[in-house]
Amino acid sequence: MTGKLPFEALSVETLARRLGTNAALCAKIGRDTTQWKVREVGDGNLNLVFIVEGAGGAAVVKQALPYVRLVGDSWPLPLKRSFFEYHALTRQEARAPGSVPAIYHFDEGQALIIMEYLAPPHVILRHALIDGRQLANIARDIGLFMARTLFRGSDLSMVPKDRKADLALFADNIELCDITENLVFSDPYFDAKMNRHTPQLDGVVAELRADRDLKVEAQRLKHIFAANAETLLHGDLHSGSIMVTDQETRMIDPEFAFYGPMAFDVGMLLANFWMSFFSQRGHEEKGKRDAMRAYLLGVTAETWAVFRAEFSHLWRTERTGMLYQKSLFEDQGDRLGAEQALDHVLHQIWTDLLGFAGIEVHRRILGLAHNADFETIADEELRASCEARALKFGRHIAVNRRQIHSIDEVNTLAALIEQESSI
Ligand code: SR1
Ligand code: MG
Repeated sequence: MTGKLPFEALSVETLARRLGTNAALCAKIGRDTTQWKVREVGDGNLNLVFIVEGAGGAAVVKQALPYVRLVGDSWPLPLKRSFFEYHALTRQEARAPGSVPAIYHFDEGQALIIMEYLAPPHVILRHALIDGRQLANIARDIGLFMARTLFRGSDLSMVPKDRKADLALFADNIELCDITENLVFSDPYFDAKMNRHTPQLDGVVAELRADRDLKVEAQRLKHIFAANAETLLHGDLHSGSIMVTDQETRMIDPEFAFYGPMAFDVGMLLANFWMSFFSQRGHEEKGKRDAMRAYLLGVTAETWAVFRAEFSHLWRTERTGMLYQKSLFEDQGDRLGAEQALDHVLHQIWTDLLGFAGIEVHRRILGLAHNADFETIADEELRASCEARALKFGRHIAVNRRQIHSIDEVNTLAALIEQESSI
């Protein structure tokens, strides 16, 4: 199959015939297609994902569809998102080696990427957290990934001409940015067509839609998201975009990649840990979750600490870009000046990430794209009580983000809201 043929969606039935001569795939799994076993495993909102096993091994074939899978062909979506995913993965691998699946082949015309199969015991992080698993390395691994990719993709590190070329390349990921701009920052706060929520939340939803301070804050954050092209983001870094074993952590699915504010990836990620925290009472039929809740708050604190430490380390050792040049600080013997500037940059990331986190919590409960943490709670009353706590938390951190100074403060707030009996 070459990029020159018209696009055609793969299926379990056609994959071996269509990819049977693909050199990269044959090299990985063996060329005897009669031995190939193909399964479609995509459970995301957008794409087809196949696992192909042959006599010599296995690989993943991910193919974009010309529409949003979650909604159907009434919502067209360009195939070029696969191009952005491929380019983001190559940059992430260069900037944070070992953190993403290896790429074997990319076919732009067929919008498909053939990549490393992260075999069991790899599972999606979100499912592991729903199951109450405490993974020892995720905070370290994700904190390092975010610091390295966000720092090294910015003007703190890159040669301006390279960064501007990359900025231009990813600026064309318009439709996926548009999804985020609408689904995350606006739809939750009005009666948008595809919104849905647990019925018991009607009253809370009405309150949030009437909350002027919250809506103004959400739009300020949307403005930052759209206008602050600081670094190459993953763009959709939630716990469904991360695969884990007890030892290993890999980030997947960066098709929403574009140049945006550093705080967006960090905020979205932490929001997903906080949502997991608030969803735990809905999963207690599998056993008490007090230790899991404590673990999750610990993970948020450790992720932020690792991010800060690694970002600071890169600031001191790799600040070769055109921002905060060493010629202005260290080269004049002014190490304190460089530290002062670092504090400012980290403070901005901190303040903005709280806003992005709060808004991400809201959109996963009120918008189109919900998450399994809450959705798998079958008892609607119980689910609504988990979601209402999360909504309250999200509102507080988004609106008060400039007055919150530490992750411990945020986690104390989360614990207090979790213990409230009247929600
Ligand atoms: C229509 S796409 C909905 C959501 O799925 C993706 O994973 C992104 O999070 C997007 O917002
Ligand atoms: Mg995805």
